Amino acid sequence: KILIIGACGQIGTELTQKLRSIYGTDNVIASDIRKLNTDVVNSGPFEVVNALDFNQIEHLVEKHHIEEVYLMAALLSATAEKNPAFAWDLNMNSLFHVLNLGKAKKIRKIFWPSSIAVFGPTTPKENTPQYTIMEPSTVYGVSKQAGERWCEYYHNIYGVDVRSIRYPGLISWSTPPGGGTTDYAVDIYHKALSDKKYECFLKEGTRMPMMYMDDAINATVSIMKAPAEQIKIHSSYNLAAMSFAPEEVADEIRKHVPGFEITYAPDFRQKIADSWPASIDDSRAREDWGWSHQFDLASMTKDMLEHLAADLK
Ligand code: VAH
Repeated sequence: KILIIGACGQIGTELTQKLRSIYGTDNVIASDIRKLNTDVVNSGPFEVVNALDFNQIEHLVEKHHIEEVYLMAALLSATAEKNPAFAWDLNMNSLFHVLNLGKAKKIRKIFWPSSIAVFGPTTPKENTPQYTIMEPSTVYGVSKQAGERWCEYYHNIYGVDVRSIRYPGLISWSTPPGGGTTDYAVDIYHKALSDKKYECFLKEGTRMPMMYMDDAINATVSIMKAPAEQIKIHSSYNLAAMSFAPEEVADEIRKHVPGFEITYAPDFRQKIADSWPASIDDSRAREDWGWSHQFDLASMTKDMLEHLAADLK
């Protein structure tokens, strides 16, 4: 059985649906700090859990005979900068709780999401390699970088089967983003349909690695399904699909929404974006466990706008 912690969040919501469709509704226990998403809460087993409370997590694991945990609870980059101490506490200690359940052999397998935020201003920006300089400058990035080190440590020293992906910015029509620097790439589609214009909090030319949620979920499912011997990196895998700047999404949207306008009013998130890579080399994920993406900017834009327009009707 599977436990998803943070099941009501941006990734957790869609991951819960996908895992339930693959493994059966009753075999996937969704959990979050509150009942934040009625679809998730009403579509199968749901538990309220505080990811910072080891005893609560352990209790759920025992009660439901959990074998696999997906830890999706976290504070994202922009929110984390507003509350660094809490971000560090949540992002690190929830991970320790789950890793320690793995060490105690109470669970068999763990998924933990990392991010391209592990890279920093001194990292090579284009085609950022798997192994390179990593000096993250955000508290979110520092927590992901430290988390990766601990994942590898728990694997090497205690034999814990923990698997991880460095997600790029994720774009979904069905779930809102949760306080990240890449959120504009979701907001822009909503505003294109509602207002025909969008004021972007990042400036023109800010290229970042991005991915459609369908691809991100497929990657997550497939790294977890892969035979253990195919997983050769125990910190976290680089993962990529596309890279674009705000004006490039705007151009693509304009093919479907003629007259769409974008303006720029960069805020504190510009500095965070500037510290991250523009594109990512994910060849190890492709070689080791057969990763490949399906959506590029054009196909994602078409799919996003179709779904969002249908929702508005
Ligand atoms: C954020 N979307 O902006 C997240 C992320 C790629 C960055 O992990 O904080």
